[in-house]
Amino acid sequence: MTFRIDPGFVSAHNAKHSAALEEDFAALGRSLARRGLDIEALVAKVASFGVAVPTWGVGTGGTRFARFPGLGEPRNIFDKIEDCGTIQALTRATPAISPHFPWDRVADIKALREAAATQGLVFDAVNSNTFQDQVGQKLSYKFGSLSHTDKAVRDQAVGHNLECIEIGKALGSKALTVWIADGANFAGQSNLTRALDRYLEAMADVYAGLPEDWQIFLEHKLYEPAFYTTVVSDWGTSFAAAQQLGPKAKCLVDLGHHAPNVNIEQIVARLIRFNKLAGFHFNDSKYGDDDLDAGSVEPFRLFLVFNELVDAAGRGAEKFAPAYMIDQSHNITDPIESLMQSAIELQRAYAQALLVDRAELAAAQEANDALGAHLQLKRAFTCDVSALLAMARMRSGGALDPVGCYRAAGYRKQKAAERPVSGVASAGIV
Ligand code: LRH
Ligand code: MN
Repeated sequence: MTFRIDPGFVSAHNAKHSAALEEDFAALGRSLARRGLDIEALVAKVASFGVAVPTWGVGTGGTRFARFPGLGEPRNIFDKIEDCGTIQALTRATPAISPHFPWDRVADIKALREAAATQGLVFDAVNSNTFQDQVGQKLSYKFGSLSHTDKAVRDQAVGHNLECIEIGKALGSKALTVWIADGANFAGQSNLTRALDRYLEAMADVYAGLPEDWQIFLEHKLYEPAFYTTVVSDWGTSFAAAQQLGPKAKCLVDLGHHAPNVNIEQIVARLIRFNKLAGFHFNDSKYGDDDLDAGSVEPFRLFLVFNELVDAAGRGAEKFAPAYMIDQSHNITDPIESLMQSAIELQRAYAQALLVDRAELAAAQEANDALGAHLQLKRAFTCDVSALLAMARMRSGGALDPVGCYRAAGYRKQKAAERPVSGVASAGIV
């Protein structure tokens, strides 16, 4: 039996802080009531918010320069599921995991599903990988995959995506995320239009393999690893491709996949308007696809994204059920701590967006009261909802202070003892 943080330890740790929480919660409740807001209704909404953890995020990440593995690194998908279970046990905000194949491939898929169920976890979208060559792979993806000039390479990539769908069905997943690294490093290296046409043709074959109740998520990215052009580089290309493929195809927004200062909340609003928002890979960034912790660089931008989501839910946007997933690389922090804090920052942005007085905001917008409208958002964003988030966690059986409780439990030290360093454990990406 491997070490697991005992629920009794969590409630004992909570007991030390619960009196202060009750006080803060009551004060916040009174302040929100003066705004006509019921804190109990907000706690219920926040408690129902869940985000999926990427299996590739629980191992220490790195860059092309270096990777500095930590103690007790997960050695395989079962260790990763255990760590995801610990994140869920303490935050109660991460009930699902998003796997990546072949990084998470195992012979016995049923065992994977059972291991997740033992940790109270289900599987969100599965991710395919045609951006690396696997040992023994017949044809290389060096010059692309679903858009490769060679039909045989495209068929190999289609085959892999269809295999991911089969694995996903066995795991109870309902969606496939397809990000391809395809692109070029030199002007002239590829024909920009033919490359896209080859991609669309191959994706139609993947689309044809989707079960009736499945969706396919197209993930755009401006650049990297290609540095002159990327086949699916922006939301426009992704949107047009999803339109052409059909109703099961939608556009996934990875927050780090845009040029600096791009208005991501507007992209989100547009995709919702046209019923093509698949969901998110949440993270944060300052320059490129930095995969930093959500809310750690631009918390106001994250709030503005959730403001669009709450606005859409409020107006009953058609079939509005975006998939919320995290996609981060933890190079210098304990991945479990970063993922717990990131889930909390996502809940924070959601809770703050729920505080927006939408009637006052609409009135100010209609009256072209620019500052009045802006202040309606700022009033919500500047409200400290920490007590509300903590109460939602505690009432769901989680930790009042997840990182504090995790450290006090000594989970990482226990895992270091259980998981002897075996050669080079890889997070997946590096
Ligand atoms: C590409 C990406 C994609 C994943 C990978 C791990 O940058 O965001 O979502 O497949 O990271
Ligand atoms: Mn991503």
